[in-house]
Amino acid sequence: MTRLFDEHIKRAVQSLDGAWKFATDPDNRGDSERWQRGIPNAQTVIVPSVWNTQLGLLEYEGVAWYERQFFSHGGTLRFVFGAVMTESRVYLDGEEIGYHYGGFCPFELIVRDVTSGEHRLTVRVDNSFDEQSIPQALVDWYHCGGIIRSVSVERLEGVSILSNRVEYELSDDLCELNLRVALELYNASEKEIKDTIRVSVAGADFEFESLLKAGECKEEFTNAVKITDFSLWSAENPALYDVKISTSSDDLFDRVGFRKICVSDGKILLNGSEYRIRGVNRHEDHPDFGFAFPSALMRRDIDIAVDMGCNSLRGAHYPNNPAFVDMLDERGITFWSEIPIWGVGFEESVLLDPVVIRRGEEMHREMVKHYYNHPSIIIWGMHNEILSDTVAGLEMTKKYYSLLKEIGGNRIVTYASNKALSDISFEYCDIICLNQYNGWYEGDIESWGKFIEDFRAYRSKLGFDNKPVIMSEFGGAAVYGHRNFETYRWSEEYQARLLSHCLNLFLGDPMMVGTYIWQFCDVRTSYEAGISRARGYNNKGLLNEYRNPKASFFAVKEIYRNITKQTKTF
Ligand code: ADA
Repeated sequence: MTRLFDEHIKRAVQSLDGAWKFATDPDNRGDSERWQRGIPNAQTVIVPSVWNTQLGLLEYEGVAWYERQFFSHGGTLRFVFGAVMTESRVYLDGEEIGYHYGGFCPFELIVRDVTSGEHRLTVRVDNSFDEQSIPQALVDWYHCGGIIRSVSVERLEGVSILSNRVEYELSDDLCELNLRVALELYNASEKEIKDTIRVSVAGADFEFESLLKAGECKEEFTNAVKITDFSLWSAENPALYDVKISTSSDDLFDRVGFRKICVSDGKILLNGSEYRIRGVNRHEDHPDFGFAFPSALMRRDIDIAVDMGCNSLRGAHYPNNPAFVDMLDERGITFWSEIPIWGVGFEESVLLDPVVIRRGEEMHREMVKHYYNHPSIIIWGMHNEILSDTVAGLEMTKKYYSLLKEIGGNRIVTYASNKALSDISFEYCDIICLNQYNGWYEGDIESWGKFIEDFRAYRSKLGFDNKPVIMSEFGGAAVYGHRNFETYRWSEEYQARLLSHCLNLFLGDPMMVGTYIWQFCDVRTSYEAGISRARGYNNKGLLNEYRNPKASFFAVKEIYRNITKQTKTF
């Protein structure tokens, strides 16, 4: 499942989820032996999934090949991949049709003049790392491989709509929308076509003509209109509007919500009212499914977060499944979406590498393109814990900040820094976000008070007294079931005490506008490389990996719920 609704009625869409042929290629023989013409000794796997959940492949990192047959009436076909970890080369009937880098965003490939009949689609997938990878080899989660989200093939006819972006600005009194829709159009036919494009959103209807040569791709805009009859999207009333776009031969459906997020006078304002974030960081991961996270469980994770009193989630550390973000849109829960520049592994030379910088830029552009219309996304995260106390880190931050400000719509742009007292890049973020682990990696629980005062002084010295702060990560590990009367490290009691101490401190501090606890649930991490962790898991979850609550879950719930009006329980 890619979205919570059908994106097309007229367009013929065929799901390619299900059984595929599969073989690992540890010696990289597939290229020279031309496996795109047929994979030898293949077994059957189910797509979407990660290969690491297959017996014997838990630790497999490298190349694997996927293949399946499908029937098509032919013509102009568009292959849509929800996400493939990490690098993919795609072949149709043995011929290469495209390449994509990056594991967590959808990509599409168009092929013209396909004959009617049976075809073979082959994907060479590689999840290994080199110096130019994003993320780098060192990560604190499990870098699974495979076709992790749905695949489909669409048949495009005539003037087709490839994507849309609803751009709007709200008036100061929030009563009027100034709106226009950007469309990416494509002529799938063999002749020049002039077609009528119809767009409707929130009671506004647009109609205009567009002329496209055969094979041409073109960006068009509707006129800008003013709309006054609409409801704002908010936590209490997450109003969503259908976006309907059609041509004589094609259509595209989407959803949008209208809200205004800004930082003013040291506060976050959502639709003009102060908005304080009560959040948690969440990996889209499960021990039985890896990144191929089932949608039914997504809903359950959201229910758990809401029950805990959260109003926001951080999608640490990569773009999440669009269906998950659809659910957040529907529930009025805000979201921080970021790309997997997870800095711990990025040395200065890597931050300066033009290939890495370009790949990061491309990932930001893809994230913005595919997630632009989601009202729940209020924050774009540029990167996490890079060397933001160096010129290399500063330059990267500056570049991505101006990019996201330019193309990202109405969003807060920030990054998570673990250089609270030495960061030199705070100028290039709307809110200062700190990852800090007193009481775990440094100092004891009581040292938090001094840390905050030291940081306040540093912020002041930099001249950012009015720049608000989010504690974007803090916490400590507890092994599920490890209970005691004493509160010592690794026990559930210690974790609960640490988090309660932090929240009580942060939530009463006028400089802080939000908290994202590290982390929602325990997450599988590398068994061998770099980071070595008890059980092979990062155990800082409020829940264990199967979503059973630890003592900290109830401690946080009591505090978060105390400051919310939410009463829902299950
Ligand atoms: C960092 C990082 C997280 C996680 C955390 C930890 O802040 O951003 O992904 O690794 O540390 O548990 O140490």
